[in-house]
Amino acid sequence: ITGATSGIGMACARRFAVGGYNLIITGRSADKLQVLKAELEAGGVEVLALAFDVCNREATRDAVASIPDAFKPIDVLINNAGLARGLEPEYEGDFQDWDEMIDTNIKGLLNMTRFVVPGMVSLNHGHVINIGSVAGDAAYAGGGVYCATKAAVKALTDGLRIDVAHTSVRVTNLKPGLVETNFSNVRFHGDNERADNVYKGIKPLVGDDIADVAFYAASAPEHVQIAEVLVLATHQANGTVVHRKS
Ligand code: NDP
Ligand code: 8X3
Repeated sequence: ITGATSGIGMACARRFAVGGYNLIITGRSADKLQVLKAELEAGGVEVLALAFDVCNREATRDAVASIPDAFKPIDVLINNAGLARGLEPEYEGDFQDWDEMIDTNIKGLLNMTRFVVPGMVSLNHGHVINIGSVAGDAAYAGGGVYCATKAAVKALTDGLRIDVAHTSVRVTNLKPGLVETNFSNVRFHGDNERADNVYKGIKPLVGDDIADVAFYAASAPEHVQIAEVLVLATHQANGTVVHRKS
């Protein structure tokens, strides 16, 4: 699970641990990974914590290569690490924000795919769950670059599914809507008040809601491939229409 130090990734780690999976948890924050590792191990599963940045191709390659046999084969890869930065109009966007989103959400996901999936193909066994987004379905104001990265996740997921169709490897695009995590704090560079406003007047999803769906997809019978699933809060209709109580 990439990005297991927070939000959806952390919820997935907890859900899969309850389901009896041994886990490889990753993220950039080594300290947070160690705290989560201790918690999960107390529940009786084996946990390997690997701290690295998915944008760093060499570090990602070395981290995957360092996985001991006891944690192989990898049954499920949850490509979850990702982020949004900023909500400015495209013509005023911050270059660094753009690079961070593109490097993490597209190239980071590709790096993990490139280093993990060959093992799945050679064993004819595995499941890749990419965390896309409703944002990949259509653009919204100020979200052009983030939405483009999640549209890319859709294309990369579909492409991978085609490329492994001759194997038993399954590929899922799990597309959440509004999920209350650290996502908006990161998007607004620590402006917590602005982040809180994103979830005002609606009961948003929480990481556990998405983790339940990921676990369901991974637990489906081997001949069943959950190719794509959109999960929205009840009062969210799509990426732009949200009914809020005032
Ligand atoms: P959080 O900010 O709570 O968690 C993001 C996770 O990604 C953290 O664990 C972070 O760990 C990790 N991460 C970020 N950049 C990197 C990197 N370069 N290398 C390794 N790990 C990284 O957000 P969410 O849980 O909400 O987001 C998880 C995924 O869900 C993202 O892909 C996001 O786009 C997607 N999503 C979120 C929605 C929402 O409304 N929250 C809706 C739809 C999709 P660390 O900082 O330790 O590296
Ligand atoms: C995150 C959901 O609508 O904030 O992908 O872009 S949204």
